[in-house]
Amino acid sequence: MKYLVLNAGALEENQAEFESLHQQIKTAFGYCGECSTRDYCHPIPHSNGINILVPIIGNLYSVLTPEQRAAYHYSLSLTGDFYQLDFEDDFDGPELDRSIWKTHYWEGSTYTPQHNRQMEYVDNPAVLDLSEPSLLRITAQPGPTPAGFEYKSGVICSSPQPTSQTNTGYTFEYGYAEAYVKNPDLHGSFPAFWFIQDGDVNWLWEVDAWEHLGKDPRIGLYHDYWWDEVQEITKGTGVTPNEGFHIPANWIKVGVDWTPTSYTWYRDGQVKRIRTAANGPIGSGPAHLIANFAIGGGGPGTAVNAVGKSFDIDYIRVFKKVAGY
Ligand SMILES: [Ca+2]
Repeated sequence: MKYLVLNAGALEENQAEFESLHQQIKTAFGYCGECSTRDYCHPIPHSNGINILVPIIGNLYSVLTPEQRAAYHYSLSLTGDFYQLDFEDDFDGPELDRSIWKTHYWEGSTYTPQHNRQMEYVDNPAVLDLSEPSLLRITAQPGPTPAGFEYKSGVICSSPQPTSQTNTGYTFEYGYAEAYVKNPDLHGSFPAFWFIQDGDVNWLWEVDAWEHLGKDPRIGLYHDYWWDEVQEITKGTGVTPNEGFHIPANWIKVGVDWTPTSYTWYRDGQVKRIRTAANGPIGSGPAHLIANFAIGGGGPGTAVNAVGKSFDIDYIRVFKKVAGY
């Protein structure tokens, strides 16, 4: 395996190759991350002040030959450690990859009755829409749903459970899980990208890499929760910073670096929160990925005219440390 190392501190031996690929991106698309739109390379402020360029490799695929695709891989460095890609879905369509994703929660539910939502998750191409290039667009559609809700919406879940199902799913233990998303501009919306322990019907912990309430368009939510087996209660912690911009108007990269001793939340390369074992248990064992667009209920508030609003996901990736954990 050949890695395209993009950490500027280790660029020497790969710089020529990187610059060559970078030039191909610029030539093919006319711009790159130096323009800060829906970018193909993204500068990330490194902890030691070095900028890293992380290409959106799925788009890069379109300018590479099959031989180059096979030869090039890439890694990123968050904290000085090198990471390599462990999972990627770029949502290149035309169909959702059913070998990975199911369209309900791991235990089969399509809504959460205790949250009084206005929507039910359905498996419908108008809701889980892959007609845009390299994009999963979860779009609210009018109900009523099978369970009688006002709106149809969508969830994707990478759990392989139950094992009687044919999809293999995707699970991981430790790593940096990232998604590139655009949030719905809708009072009452509650999109999320998260991971949760797999393989047990009893919920033990979850890490919410990104949640957003449409009623607070400048606030990011970075939370995690766990089950306290001694007190038999759910505990959680988090932060809700004002990001200083109108979040639904922008594409953002959100992710959590999960290690045996900590979670670190990132938004566009900025550390938003670090949670260590000193403030509660850190999850272990395999986890699966979830992205969903919830509407209404406690927290988000009532949504009006949600039809046509969408939660867009350009990609979901998981990187793991090359050196292991
Ligand atoms: Ca994509």
